[in-house]
Amino acid sequence: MIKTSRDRMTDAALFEEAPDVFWKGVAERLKWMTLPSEISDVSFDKDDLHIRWYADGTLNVAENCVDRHAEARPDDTAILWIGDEPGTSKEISWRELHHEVCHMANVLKARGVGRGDRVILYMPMIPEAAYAMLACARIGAVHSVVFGGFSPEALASRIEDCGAVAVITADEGRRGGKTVPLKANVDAALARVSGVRLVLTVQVTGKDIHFVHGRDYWWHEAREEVPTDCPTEEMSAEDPLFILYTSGSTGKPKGVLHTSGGYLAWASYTHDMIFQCDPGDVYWCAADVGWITGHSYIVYGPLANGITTVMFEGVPTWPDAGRFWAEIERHKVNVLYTAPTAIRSLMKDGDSFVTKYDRSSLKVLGSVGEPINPEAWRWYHEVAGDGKVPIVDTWWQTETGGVLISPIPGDPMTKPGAATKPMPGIKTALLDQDAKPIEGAGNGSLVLTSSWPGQMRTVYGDHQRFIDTYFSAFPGNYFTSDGARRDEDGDIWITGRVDDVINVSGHRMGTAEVESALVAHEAVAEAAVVGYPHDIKGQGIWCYVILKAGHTSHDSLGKELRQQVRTEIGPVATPDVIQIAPGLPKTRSGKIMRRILRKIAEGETSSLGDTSTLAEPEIVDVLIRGAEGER
Ligand code: 6R9
Repeated sequence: MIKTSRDRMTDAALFEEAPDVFWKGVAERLKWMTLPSEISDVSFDKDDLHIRWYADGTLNVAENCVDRHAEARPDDTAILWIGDEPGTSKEISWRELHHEVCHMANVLKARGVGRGDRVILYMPMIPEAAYAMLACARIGAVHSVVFGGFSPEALASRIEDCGAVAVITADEGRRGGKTVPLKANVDAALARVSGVRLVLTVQVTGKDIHFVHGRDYWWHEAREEVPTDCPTEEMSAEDPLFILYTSGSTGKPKGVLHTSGGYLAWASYTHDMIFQCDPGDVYWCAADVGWITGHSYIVYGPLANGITTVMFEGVPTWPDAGRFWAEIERHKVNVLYTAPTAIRSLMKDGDSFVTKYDRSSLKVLGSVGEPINPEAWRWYHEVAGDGKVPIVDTWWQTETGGVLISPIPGDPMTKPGAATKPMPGIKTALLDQDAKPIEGAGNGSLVLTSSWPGQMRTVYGDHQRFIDTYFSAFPGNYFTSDGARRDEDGDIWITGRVDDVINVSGHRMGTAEVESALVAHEAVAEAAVVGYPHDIKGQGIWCYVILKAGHTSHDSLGKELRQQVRTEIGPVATPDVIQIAPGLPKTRSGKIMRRILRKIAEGETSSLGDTSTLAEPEIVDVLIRGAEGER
């Protein structure tokens, strides 16, 4: 039986009184091969930065997420897969999950993949994606899942950065009635980088694909050749579990590294506390495994807790806006966890798509990925949840491994849009520009003043970047790059990123990444990208583009530039507005004044602030007029 811990006040009090006892309890949710005697060894001092949790403990993450439940309840459902095509679904029992994970692990081992090797997963939302993650965990390999919506270029740079030896993919992915050429993209990526010795392909659509002899294998064939049983590797709590690339303020995505013991303990603890599921419940996180939400709350958290987790191959709006609610009725889903962008896109199609289905099974509705606007929160609560179901607005990041600030079911629900209170064990502060803590109500930069087990340990291959990015702005603290407000009751409201990261449909994107994709086009001299409010996506991508001398704007240029970004990054980064401009507002020292570009894109031109330091103030009016034409 998994230990549960769902009383926030009791846990918070325990943490205050005896933090080590609290953290020991969090660790004891897991099955250890050697129970850790050490709790943590942490310093946020940038000259001596280190973060270690439960370091003398050993365990295997796959044993925790699979074997212990396969022994206790082999016939219960571990994964409920819901296919893109309405009406298709498959239940995978814990026994089957064990069987498949062992097979996949043995296929990897048979081809020389082992402890510490990096394996890229570029997969659709099929159960094999979970098998692959858990197979890596079983043999001590480190997975790095790359979202299936990323381009071959983006895939290649991740393969190269982590030095992957194997790629697991599918012939094609299916999503919203369309297909995605995953294996062809892998081939294109592998034409650019070396080091990959194995490509394992899952057959999904049956599309003809190209195979390289001696490197490429079908999963369904390879699995027939290996034994069913695969022992688990004994891993240290601090051994890496996975790398996940995420955007920051520079052009190059960071490989966020998470380790085994602390990450899993935190994913398990928060999943239990926030969603409060019992065995037999059906829990549905509608994210993609390519994002951290899919890692912690589709795969690791719920499976560690022995909870039936839904894997959904499709999209919320196909074939129509009733898709979520139809599946909730069909499978008696108890928890739905999705992003505000999905909620907003469903809202606009009207309530009848929701109300015609029976949603009485729902116990908790969760939100993640971006600030939820009060209007969407109310609709989620009142329409989707019939005014009865609690909403948990969970704030966290790829870097934090699991949720850090959130309400839990049972909390009074009076504040649409507030992430409310830190989880037990989490110490936050709001700092002003001089790094002084803001006491009581006020606005500031959100930092964590102490560590928690699910915290990232480093940027893969670039520890200095880890230190510079997170521990330099406010020495002695982890800086989230989010701003936040604390109200009179002490509740926290996340106000959004304060760096050059935008949040498009819940997807994190560095404006610098989009800029470098644009300037890769032969006609572009310079580009500046900002986010602007977008009804559905939360933020849209507005690009100011300066052409090289001798190039003029023409009808298809916008299309070409959009395509350019899709090729370099992927469809998730497709620009919404491309404004061809004669120049950019720059300071005399040549710094682009992004604040002004943001205001222009937002249409807030009456409050541009001081423009007197600009090298060419006249450019502002030209940009404002140009922007009106785009809106
Ligand atoms: C889990 C995830 C992290 C950034 C984060 C913040 C924003 C996430 C939020 C939220 C307001 C919430 N964010 N959850 N903002 N309220 N409930 O999304 O990770 O992709 O790394 O994005 O997303 O700005 O800094 P990731």
